[in-house]
Amino acid sequence: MINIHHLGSSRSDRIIWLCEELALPYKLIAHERDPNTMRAPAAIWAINPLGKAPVIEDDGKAVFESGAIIEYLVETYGESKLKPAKGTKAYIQYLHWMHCAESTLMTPILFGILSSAMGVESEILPLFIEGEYKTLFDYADSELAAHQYIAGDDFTAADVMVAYTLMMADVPPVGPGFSVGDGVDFVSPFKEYSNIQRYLNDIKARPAYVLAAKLF
Ligand SMILES: N[C@@H](CCC(=O)N[C@@H](CS)C(=O)NCC(=O)O)C(=O)O
Repeated sequence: MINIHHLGSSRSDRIIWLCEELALPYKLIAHERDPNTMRAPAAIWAINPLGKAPVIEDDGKAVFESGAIIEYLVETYGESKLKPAKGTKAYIQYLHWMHCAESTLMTPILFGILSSAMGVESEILPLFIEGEYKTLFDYADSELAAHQYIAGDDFTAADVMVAYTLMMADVPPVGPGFSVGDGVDFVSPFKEYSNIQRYLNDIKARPAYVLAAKLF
């Protein structure tokens, strides 16, 4: 049995969703963030020396880092599902997006979330974020104009990585003095990106996503 250690509003959503896509049995172990710091509790540190969620335990082994967990589950239990065949163009795109999701794509999004949560004032940071968003979203949108999913015409585990990251960019910021829901002026960064919008709508309508989202 796969134990998924789940922290509310976190990348562990990806792992629940992937298990639903692969129809894998799992046990969900929910943990609460510290309400003041939003940091992970001691129970997560006891399993992951980096103190981060997600972390899974499978057959007594701990696996952490969402991309590594997803690759581990696809390789171990995927039976060639959710991954393009080696030697294809889609396979290279799959690798690219699998890793880009938590690195190049996540970086400006996280800078935006953290700077607003911490009340950081900067003239340079918003320009950096805006520039990175343009480059990244132009590219993702053009890829999604060419095919239905991020690595080609088939849904893959790279979509689990990328769609989660894109969704993180599409929520109003939370910061000192305001919270989710207060962002009445929030404009989606995907307003001009119809292919990304179409993609995220398709993703949110997937039966496995709908099932998983009930547990997020
Ligand atoms: N790159 C890591 C990021 C892990 C991470 O930052 N997790 C956050 C939740 S999304 C966390 O555990 N935050 C609590 C803390 O850092 O104390 C992954 O993809 O798993």
